[in-house]
Amino acid sequence: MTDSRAKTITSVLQEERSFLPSKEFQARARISSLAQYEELRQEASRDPEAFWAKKAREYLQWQKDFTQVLDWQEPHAKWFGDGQLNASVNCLDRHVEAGRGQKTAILWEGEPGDTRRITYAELLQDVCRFANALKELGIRKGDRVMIYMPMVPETVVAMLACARIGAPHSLVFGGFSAEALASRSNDAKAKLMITADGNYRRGSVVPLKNNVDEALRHAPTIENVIVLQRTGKDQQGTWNKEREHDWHELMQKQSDICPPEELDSEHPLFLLYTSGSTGQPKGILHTTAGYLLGCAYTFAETFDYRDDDVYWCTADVGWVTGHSYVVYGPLANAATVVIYEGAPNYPDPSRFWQIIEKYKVTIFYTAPTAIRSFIKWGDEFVEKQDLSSLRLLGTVGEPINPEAWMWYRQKIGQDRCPIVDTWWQTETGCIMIAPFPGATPTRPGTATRPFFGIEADVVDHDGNPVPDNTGGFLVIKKPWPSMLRTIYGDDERYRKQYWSHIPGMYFTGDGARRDEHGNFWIMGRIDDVLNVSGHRLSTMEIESALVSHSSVAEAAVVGRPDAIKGESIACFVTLEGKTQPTPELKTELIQHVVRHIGALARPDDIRFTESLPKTRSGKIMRRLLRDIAAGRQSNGDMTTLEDFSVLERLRHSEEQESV
Ligand code: 7RM
Repeated sequence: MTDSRAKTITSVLQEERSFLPSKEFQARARISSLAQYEELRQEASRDPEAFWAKKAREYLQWQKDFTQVLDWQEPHAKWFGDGQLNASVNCLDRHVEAGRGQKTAILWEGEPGDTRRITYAELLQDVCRFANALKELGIRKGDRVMIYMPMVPETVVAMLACARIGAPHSLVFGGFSAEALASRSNDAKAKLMITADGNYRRGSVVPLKNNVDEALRHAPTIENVIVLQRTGKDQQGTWNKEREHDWHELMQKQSDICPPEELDSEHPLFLLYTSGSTGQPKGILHTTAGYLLGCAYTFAETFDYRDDDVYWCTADVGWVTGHSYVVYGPLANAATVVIYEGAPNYPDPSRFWQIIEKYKVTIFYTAPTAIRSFIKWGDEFVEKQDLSSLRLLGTVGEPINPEAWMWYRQKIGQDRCPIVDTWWQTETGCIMIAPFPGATPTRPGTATRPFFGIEADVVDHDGNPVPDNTGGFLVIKKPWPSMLRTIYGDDERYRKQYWSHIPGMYFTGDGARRDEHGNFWIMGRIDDVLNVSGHRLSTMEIESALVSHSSVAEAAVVGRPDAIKGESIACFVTLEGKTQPTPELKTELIQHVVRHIGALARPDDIRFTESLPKTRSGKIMRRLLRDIAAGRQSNGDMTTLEDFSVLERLRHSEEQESV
């Protein structure tokens, strides 16, 4: 754990402010007292399997009921193994059958201001038609489908259509480059790519199709492409008519009836690539029943969901938060979901608050980095808008600093709305640590306590629990339904990454402390994973991108504390032979990383240096580099540093290379 994090945590731990839900909120809450919370918590921990089985029947509709609950052959779990169900039926058909077909499923706001309101009945129809289109293109149960799409309702249609026919989807966020898209498609051995011509962002058109064209030159397993014309700016001139199909043309000829596949509980629902501590992204595999149960149940309880809520999660569907809390969790509960295509500050920084006012949003879920940006842009953009519809706020993606938490509570929540700070990961599938808003006292900066049935702990290297208020590794000690099942195509890496650090426990990769009230304070990653604006990025991945440039000999990438983004990307680079450090080369290297990974990995700082600080065994000493990047004096152990003069030269590197 880095020194800087330890410091932040000490200040966080002195946080004594504690907030109880208002009487008004509590009176209507699903879980409305600590006593009720405690009763459920005990029920879940006494007999987790019985508890999950009960919830699985309460929250999901089964085509075939299960008789087995958990089959645990560490580290492989099978939940509800002999049951059968379909995720799209759970998100659509059952609501329509229950007479809720006219309820709004999606309130969509495009960036230029175009809007659509889609009911559950309409969404089901579209999903059936699109599922039939997938079948027409030869997609069968088990085939993988890439989805590289903007924030439009069709993305949800594509996901649920895949789920309907049992074809696991794999979404790639639009901010990833062609190369990143191709490598994910190749790893997944996907047969089909679904994309759009482009989308709107800050008034301009982001050309997604161009990236797909480039990716397809290196993605030989893709047989067909479906293109949604979102902007109409792409004239189809460059389309390869043999394998590229227009979304609307395909849809027109399909029947709107598509019987759902009856899928085993453990049938793969999706793959989602995420960065780990090595260069190659991991395809996190989630299966149908356990994942859907986790999303549906945590959505209902953590957001204290009620039928008349208007719910808005600002995450892009290309991230796990979008999967679980834009699509599967809310739709499984028949919720009304707001989806917005564009940026928070376009045409001006009041856009989010205008949307809340316009749609009378009651539950709002966003990331700390967004909150910090709003603070920077100024309160006047908030104060103009009527936010009285809001009743609950949530955050996710990174630790929230107490200042941002207090601003969120006061300015957005107007001291009325509880805040749920939700800790979880792509791997956990759904929320693991979070308050129950009608019961749990909240404090700025802590996600509070584990969800029902989740056995989280903070332990040392040997797996022994550490005393209160002592830093350690955040682990999960019992399997849970929505846990990842493996890393696609690399089960060995799955074992190594998550189950080998501390035998018998799921290793989260996060550091944490637990206070005397049982609250968990997440300190951040303890591995080489950065959290930049709530996005996970591997330092190794950025390093490999840098060294693939012919001028670069060696590269080390570290996180630097950033007031808005949480962390920014600082790169230390040594050059080949006689290559001279120039501002042009710096720009070129930045572009090089963007091309290899995507705009989200754009380095904030590149420093040229003659050598990197290494231990005698040749390991790069990132701790020292982090201190240098942050402009801090190093006070840690330097006795293993091979060459002390390297440090001095590095400290001055900033002045030197701003040639
Ligand atoms: C949902 C998501 C996971 C990593 C995780 C943490 C960090 C997420 C919080 C948080 C402190 C939170 N999935 N993280 N939520 N840290 N408080 N409430 O973000 O796979 O993309 O990232 O994000 O480090 O390990 S993710």
